[in-house]
Amino acid sequence: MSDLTPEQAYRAMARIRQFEEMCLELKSGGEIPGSIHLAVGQEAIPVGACSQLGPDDAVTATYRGHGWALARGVDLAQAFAEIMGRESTLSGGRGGSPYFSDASVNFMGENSIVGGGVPIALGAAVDAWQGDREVVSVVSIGDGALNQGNTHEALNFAAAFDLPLVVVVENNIYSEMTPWKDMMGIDSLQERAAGYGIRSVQIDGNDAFAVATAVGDARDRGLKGGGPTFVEAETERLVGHYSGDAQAYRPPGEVEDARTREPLVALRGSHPDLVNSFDAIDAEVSVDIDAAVTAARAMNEPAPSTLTEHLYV
Ligand SMILES: Cc1ncc(C[n+]2csc(CCOP(=O)(O)OP(=O)(O)O)c2C)c(N)n1
Repeated sequence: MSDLTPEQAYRAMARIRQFEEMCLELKSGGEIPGSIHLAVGQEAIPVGACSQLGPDDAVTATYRGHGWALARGVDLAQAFAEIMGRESTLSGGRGGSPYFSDASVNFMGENSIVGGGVPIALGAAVDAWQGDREVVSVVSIGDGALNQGNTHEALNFAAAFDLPLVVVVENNIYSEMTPWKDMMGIDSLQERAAGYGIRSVQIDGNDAFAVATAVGDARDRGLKGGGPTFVEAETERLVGHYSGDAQAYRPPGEVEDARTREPLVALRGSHPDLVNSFDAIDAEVSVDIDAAVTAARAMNEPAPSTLTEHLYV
């Protein structure tokens, strides 16, 4: 398992945070078409998880997956370009915010179908198993995706065949605007894992190091033929479900409270000696973000003559 330093964790999380905050600015400035789903507050999960992966491991995410793409190594300018509808190397500007994918870093893609990534990630795990390859497949899902039929089928299949699948459940309390506890008859998401016979752990998803340990252990276990692991990472989203969500369904003070324990604040709190380094990292990341936006703005939009390309009907 590779070590993650506090500075590395901070830089990777700050990059995602500033990327998404800039997306909000670009959206309000009219530079991003459609709605966007941000994971502000959930950055420790992709950063901790991806710190433990090898280059050939496969990563699949949800529509809230910008952080996973960036933590996996997707280029910042290409990410902005995709969201801005430019001809990027991700989905050519045709997918936008919920459809990043980049085979060059084994990022199998985001997916706006809830639970849609799980069978795709299962396919990557089957490929690893059949080819006897030393790789695992990691999939991020929300708590709400546990109620989808294809999630059940894929998790059952992974358990039956001891496949090297790591399921990272980002438990951010809400499924869209509804608390998961209002939609399920169980007290803990861990009960779902038990139902499949999948080993599970519940961790602080705002702590990149706790995530790294859990995913690193799960990866080692998967590579040794120990089968899938269900990692429930508890976290809180600091922004709306989507860019236009006024969040009226959230109790007063909930977001303010969450801001006192979000991943960047928590890391600063646990390393007061590194605060100057963290400030310097923030400033460096900000320069990278501005440069990436400038590069994205200079990219072309897809030519109208290519409108019918990539269509199946
Ligand atoms: C199959 C399907 N059903 C419904 C929707 C509408 N929808 C979009 S997001 C969402 C909630 C998902 O919640 P969760 O899995 O907890 O992820 P989170 O939004 O918290 O990241 C729903 C129901 C969808 N995109 N796909």
